[in-house]
Amino acid sequence: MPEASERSRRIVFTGAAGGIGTMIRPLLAELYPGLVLSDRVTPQDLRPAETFVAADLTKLDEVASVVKGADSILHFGGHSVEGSWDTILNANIIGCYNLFEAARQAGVKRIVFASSNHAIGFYPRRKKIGTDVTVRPDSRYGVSKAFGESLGALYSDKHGIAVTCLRIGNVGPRPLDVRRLSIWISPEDLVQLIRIGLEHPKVRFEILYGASDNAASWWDNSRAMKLGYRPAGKAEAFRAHAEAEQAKIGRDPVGDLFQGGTFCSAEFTNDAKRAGP
Ligand code: 15L
Repeated sequence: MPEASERSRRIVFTGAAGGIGTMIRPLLAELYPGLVLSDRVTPQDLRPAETFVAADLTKLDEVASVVKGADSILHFGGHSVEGSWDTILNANIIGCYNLFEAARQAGVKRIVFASSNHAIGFYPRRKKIGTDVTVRPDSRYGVSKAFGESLGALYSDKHGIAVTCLRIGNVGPRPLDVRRLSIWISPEDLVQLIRIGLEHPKVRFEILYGASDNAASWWDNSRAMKLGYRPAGKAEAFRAHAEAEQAKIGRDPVGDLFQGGTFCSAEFTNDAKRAGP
């Protein structure tokens, strides 16, 4: 159990009504009972013991009011897949800026930012990469996640906020297909990473891969391991299920070459040999 001082800290969780938010809220509630949930819409399954404050990320005054008095923020809000430029600009670029800026003004000490594998989606699957590589976004959505990581570096270096960016693969009870065998993360392992971001004394600015202990991983997550991450989930345990699901999907000649999958092949007009590093 966390220390009493941690239990009394105000921690704000944006995107609480979203897919990941819904999966990890019960786990976070056990660790951080005072957690303040936020989103544009109220989570459908909100329990009486939970605190919810509505806020639209595109409105700085609403974001400022929800983060007022906060010690830490889990920023999972925004648009979670590819979208039109207008959608991405508002929810993920302006929204993310508002969040970091409101946090700075409120004296927030730590932010955990839900980045995504789509910030590096154009790396080929045959290449194992660390967190120090140049970003290669596969979509407007991926660009917005790279932007969020950059904002995190800026607010860490310039204002001393301890920022942890989690390049999340795919969260769920099990990997959905063969690509997800390489990038899957269980909700429990994700919460372990969040806990590092909220509590580890050495965090200044970190980029960590949000992945379980996957034998087919494309990512070197040694920095997370150095900070104490010990993932329990193993995607290989679900290989038969993932392969059966993959058989229903069929081939994607471009997407199958790159880590970002269909995010790479969508709207693709290049020659596949000229894409990616
Ligand atoms: C993501 O970043 C999305 O939020 C999620 O919906 C999945 O598409 C995931 O990536 C993935 O790559 O599987």
